[in-house]
Amino acid sequence: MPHRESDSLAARVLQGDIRAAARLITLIEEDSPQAFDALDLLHRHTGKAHVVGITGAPGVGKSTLTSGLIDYFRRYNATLGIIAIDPTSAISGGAVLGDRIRMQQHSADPAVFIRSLATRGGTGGLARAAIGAIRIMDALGKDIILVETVGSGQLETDIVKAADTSLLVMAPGAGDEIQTMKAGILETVHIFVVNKADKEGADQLKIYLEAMPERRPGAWRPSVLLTDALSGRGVERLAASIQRHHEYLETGGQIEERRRERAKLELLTLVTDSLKDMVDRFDEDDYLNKLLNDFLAGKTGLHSAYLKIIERLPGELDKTSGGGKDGI
Ligand SMILES: Nc1nc2c(ncn2[C@@H]2O[C@H](COP(=O)(O)OP(=O)(O)OP(=O)(O)O)[C@@H](O)[C@H]2O)c(=O)[nH]1
Ligand SMILES: [Mg+2]
Repeated sequence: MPHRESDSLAARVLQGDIRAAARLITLIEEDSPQAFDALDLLHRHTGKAHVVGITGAPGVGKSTLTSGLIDYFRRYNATLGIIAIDPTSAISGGAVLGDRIRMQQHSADPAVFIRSLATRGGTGGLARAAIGAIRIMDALGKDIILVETVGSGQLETDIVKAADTSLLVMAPGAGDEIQTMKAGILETVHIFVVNKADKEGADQLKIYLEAMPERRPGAWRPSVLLTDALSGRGVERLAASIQRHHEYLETGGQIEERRRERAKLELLTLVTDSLKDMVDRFDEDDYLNKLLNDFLAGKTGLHSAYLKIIERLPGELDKTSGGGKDGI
């Protein structure tokens, strides 16, 4: 009885049950329909948490900074959820070893819930799993949710869009990296963090970032901060900047817009992923090959082949939803 289990998992999450939360996140990673039901049940109990995305190239110090931020916020008794996304690992629930070690000091603290995410699906699936995990941690009552993701194109862009406040962490010498960065990321980042400030070149990078053109008038002007995550220098100012951005969002009524953006991303990845699944199924029953053969033999044009696929989608959709109720 899937619905029973999703009901009870959702109810347990609302009571603060960590094990139920962990189980539900696993179901999301596995793309289980039960997870969808539970997530929908949880939705109206969410909206309190502040979601902070922390992205950046491998090794720039994201986890060390995250750990410093946890220390800082715990001093003010805030509760935290930490989501570490690892797009390279397909091991469910498996943490990156380094993160495990760095985060270990917090693992005994019941106010901090740490979870790594991996999925066999593409980045769409991973972004959706991250948003699901965010919703669960929000429903658990966490005040602040930190989402760490290693810069990897689309996923990084998605997480930056899905967070209330997004940080881009860099280390000295990242000038070239900025030139090649996906368009859209730089414009959406709220706080630039130049970590490893103990190393040469940090000041230059800061100056470079500060010289970036101003955004729309009245828009949030991104902060550029120097940190040395190893010694903890600059972490307090970073935390203050994160809180300032949260206040900015709340007073301007923009927090709703961020939540809407998150739901939109979740919805659109659901749609595009399921469309992709359907198209993959055409491939399975050799339908694509048939069309391609016809095309190569000059019997049909590519555009009419495309139209034939589109025409078959409603039938495929019926199969997915277990038979259409409306009939055709
Ligand atoms: N010198 C210096 N080293 C740092 C600083 N912050 C982190 N490190 C070191 O940089 C290395 C990578 O740090 P992590 O926190 O694991 O970096 P990350 O960005 O989380 O790495 P991935 O998750 O693998 O992408 C570790 O050896 C840290 O000790 C810093 O401010 N200065
Ligand atoms: Mg890390």
